[in-house]
This record gives sequence, C-alpha cells and structure tokens, in this order.
Amino acid sequence: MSTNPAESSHTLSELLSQPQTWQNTLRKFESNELFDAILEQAKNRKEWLFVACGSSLYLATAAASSWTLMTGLRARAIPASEILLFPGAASLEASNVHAVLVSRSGSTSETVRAATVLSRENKIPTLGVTCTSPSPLADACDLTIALPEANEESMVMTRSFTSLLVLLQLLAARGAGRSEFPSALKAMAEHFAPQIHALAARMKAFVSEHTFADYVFLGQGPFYGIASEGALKVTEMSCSYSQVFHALEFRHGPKTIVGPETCLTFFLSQKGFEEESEVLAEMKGLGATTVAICNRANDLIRRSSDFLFELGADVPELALLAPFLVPAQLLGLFTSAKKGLNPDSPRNLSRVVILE
Ligand code: F1P
Repeated sequence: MSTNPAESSHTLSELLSQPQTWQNTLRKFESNELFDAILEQAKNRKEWLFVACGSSLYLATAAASSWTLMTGLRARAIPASEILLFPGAASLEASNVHAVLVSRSGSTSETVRAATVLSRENKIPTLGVTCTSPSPLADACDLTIALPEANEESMVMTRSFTSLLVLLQLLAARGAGRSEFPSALKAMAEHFAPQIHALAARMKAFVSEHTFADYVFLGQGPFYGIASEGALKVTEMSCSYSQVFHALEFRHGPKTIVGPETCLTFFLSQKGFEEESEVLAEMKGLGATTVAICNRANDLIRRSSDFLFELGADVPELALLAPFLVPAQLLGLFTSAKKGLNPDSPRNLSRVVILE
C-alpha cells in the first residue's frame, strides 16, 4: 500500500486495531462482577432506555435493537437532547425504565445533563458507558462501565464505537443467559482479524476508481444503527453528503436519486436476506454503484455489487454488527484522503460538544 495522509493517520491505525480491541474487551469482561451488579440494579425493570449523542447515539440504536432481540425486553435509543427538551415525548415510566447513557468522552454536556435529569428528577437507575475514567458522566450515573482500552486519538469514533457495542451485547447476553454468545463474538473477531488489511487495500482501490456525489447507507433491524453510523462516518471524515434508510424503505421515494454517482451501501441482514438482496439488484438495475456487506453472498449479490465484503463466519446474526461497520469506516477514511482532507481532524468538528 503506497503512503498517503490517510495511511499515517491515527484513524487508520486505530480502525485496523479493532479485532484485537474486541478480543481484549471480551477477555476483560469474561466474568465481571460489575455486570452482575448492573443486572441486579435492573432486575425489576421492563424497559431499557439508551441515551446518547452523535456516533454514540447510533451505537445506542444498534445496542437497543440487540437488547430486545437478545432479551425480549423493550429497548429504545433516543438523543440526550430529547430527554432535555421533550421529556414528555420520551414517555418515561420511571418505575419500569433502566437508563443507559453512552459517551466515549464521558463529558458531552447533553448526555451528562440527561443522566442528571433521569437519575435525580425521575428516580430512574442510570448506567454510564464510556471510554474515559474518571468522567462527569460517571459522577452523574449510579453505576458506570469504563473501557479506556478502546479509547482513541482520532476525532471520530471507530474502535470505541464497535468495542462499546460488543461490550453492551455481552451484557445483554449475560442478562438473557445466552452463554454461547461471548464465544461467538470471540470466533467473529478471530475470523475477521486476518481479513482487515486486505479489506482496507480493496476499499482504497475502490475509492480511487470511483467519485460519488451522494452516499446512501441501507440497513434493517439491528443493522439500521450500523447504517446510521456508516453515513455519519462518511460525512464526518470526508465532508460528503450521505443519508440512511431502512433498505426496503428506499423504494418508497428516495430511489429517485439513484445514478452511477450514487454510492449505495447495503448492510445485508440474514433475517431479511432475500428481500434486501432484491432491493440491491433493483437499484443496480437502475444504474447505482453498489457496496454489499454480508456474511455469505449468493450469485444475485455477486452480480449486483461493485464492491462486495463477505465475512463468512459461522456466528449468529448479532455478532455481525461490529465487523460489518468496518468497510463503511474505510470508505469514509479513503474518501477523506482522496479529497485531500485529514481524517484525523475533520472540518468544523470538535472531539466533545461542551455547552455553556
Ligand atoms: C459524541 C460526539 C461524537 C462526534 C463528535 C462530537 O461524543 O457527538 O460522536 O463524532 O466527536 O461528539 P461522546 O459523547 O461519545 O464523547
């Protein structure tokens, strides 16, 4: 791989360190008393409310969907600003809710204030999830899990996002008695580790061969949070215009924008494999340039994708969320470099949003 600004960046080295960071996270939380304390704190609670901002909100969205699919309990993700500005709309049944506040920095003002509102004003038990310790978030929450090993120099979240997601999936699996899930995550990380460098080289070549006006990310179920983060990564790192939709929703209007300069990235679930692959083929037929991310492809997907990433791991669907995000992170990074931008310091962006 020849050298360019992206390749000497913190963002790329931290991005490529993800499989190792996931393995370290799994080892650290293999048997953890804090998990038991959290599940004890939440035992009579019927709903999990995930609260965050920015990338952490999309992490919370994927975590909430994983939570419901794994535990059967109601779970949802909402922006911290909604707790502060429209608490009524959040319909917080205090007696039923357990709140999880996610923030890489642990300092984002909206998230810290939301923790205080939920804990003090609504008497809702709060769990902070962060990569920074100590932090104002930990001061505002009843319990806090910190994962400093996943923290990063890069301005945008990469390994912190996927590692905190893996951590929250581990906690859900513990709560649901899914004892097989930690080893499935371990198998996924071991399977993906030898693939990540070749994937980066292929994505760099793909970006050098294509120039796009629009980026669209498509996912269903737990992959919608991943698609949302994919869109944010391309916007944050390369100052490009990107959107996110549920894959089958794309037919209901947005497909008007399809053309060769529209890059459509599909995060193909196992559950909706047939239906989502049909949308991929239909959009390819309309002339879109397509990126397909899946566990195992079929001929239709191979024929309908300009860039294909197949993980090929024998793991349950929820273990696919973290590795599926990596191609989108790389798309953002190499597009940033192609535009002569520095992925380590995106325009107009601060690492933490602190409000007066
Ligand atoms: C949240 C966040 C980041 C975003 C930018 C500003 O930070 O919105 O997701 O990329 O850096 O802050 P945090 O609450 O997760 O620290």
